[in-house]
Amino acid sequence: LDLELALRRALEHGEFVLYYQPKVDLRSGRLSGAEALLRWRRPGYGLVSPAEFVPLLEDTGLIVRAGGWIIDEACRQIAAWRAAGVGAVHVAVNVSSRQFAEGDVEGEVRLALARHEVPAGLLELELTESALMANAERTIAVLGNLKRIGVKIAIDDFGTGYSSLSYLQRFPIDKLKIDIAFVRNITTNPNDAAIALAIISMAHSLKLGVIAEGVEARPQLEYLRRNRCDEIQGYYFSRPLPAEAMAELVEAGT
Ligand code: G
Ligand code: G
Ligand code: MN
Ligand code: NA
Repeated sequence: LDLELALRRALEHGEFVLYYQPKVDLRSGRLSGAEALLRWRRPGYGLVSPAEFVPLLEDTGLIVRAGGWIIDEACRQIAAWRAAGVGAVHVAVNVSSRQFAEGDVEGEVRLALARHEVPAGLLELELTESALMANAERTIAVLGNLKRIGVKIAIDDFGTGYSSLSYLQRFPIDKLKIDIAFVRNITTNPNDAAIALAIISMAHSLKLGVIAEGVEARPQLEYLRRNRCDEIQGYYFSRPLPAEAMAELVEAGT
């Protein structure tokens, strides 16, 4: 079957769904928000992982439309949680390179925030270094506009790109997200630990927040807390969850 055709149908027929992976504030030990992660309820196949279709969304340019839906859906969910009294949960949304380059992410974010009456401070965008660097001047303008209205910006997969560090002071960003590659063996590989610690230190020197992704075990969490990482995300605390399960976690006051 033609996967591209199936993806176009998926968009039209509302087969995409967002899951939410909790983030934990290491200081308070409390839930600090969630990353929205795309899933596809493909008829006859069950729940399909984005690893299997996001690359094709990118290659075909469908990610621009899908990305617009993702931004709107995340804001709809934030509003739904607020209306249900679940509490203020900030949600981070992944924005792909092509989506950022070819789509109108700023316009879509403004529209979604207004339509769902969501405070901008509850929305965070995760962009990779390559997405930021493709057109630096435009990036500075767009992120500047978003930051002015209160949207937060994080650099995803930090440490795996090839760009110079000088952009950290030029781009209006709020947070660095340490790539899982440096977190996986953080308690056993001194080189990975050195890089993670350098990222934490650099983030704080630049007055940026820092989060570690892919935390799967207690010793990693303890190591990151001891070394003043602000937040963690990973299977140790929780896998990505359907919205209802995420809401239950928030209400449990974890
Ligand atoms: O959730 P999972 O770990 O299976 O995601 C696999 C890949 O798909 C990751 O690289 C992740 O960043 C990407 N991905 C998941 N959700 C989204 C999304 O909403 N938008 C984009 N652009 N990529 C996503
Ligand atoms: O590209 P991005 O960093 O947005 O992708 C996040 C991906 O990392 C998601 O697909 C998510 O399922 C995955 N992920 C989240 N927590 C863990 C973890 O603890 N271990 C591993 N191996 N993957 C994780
Ligand atoms: Mn991400
Ligand atoms: Na990442």
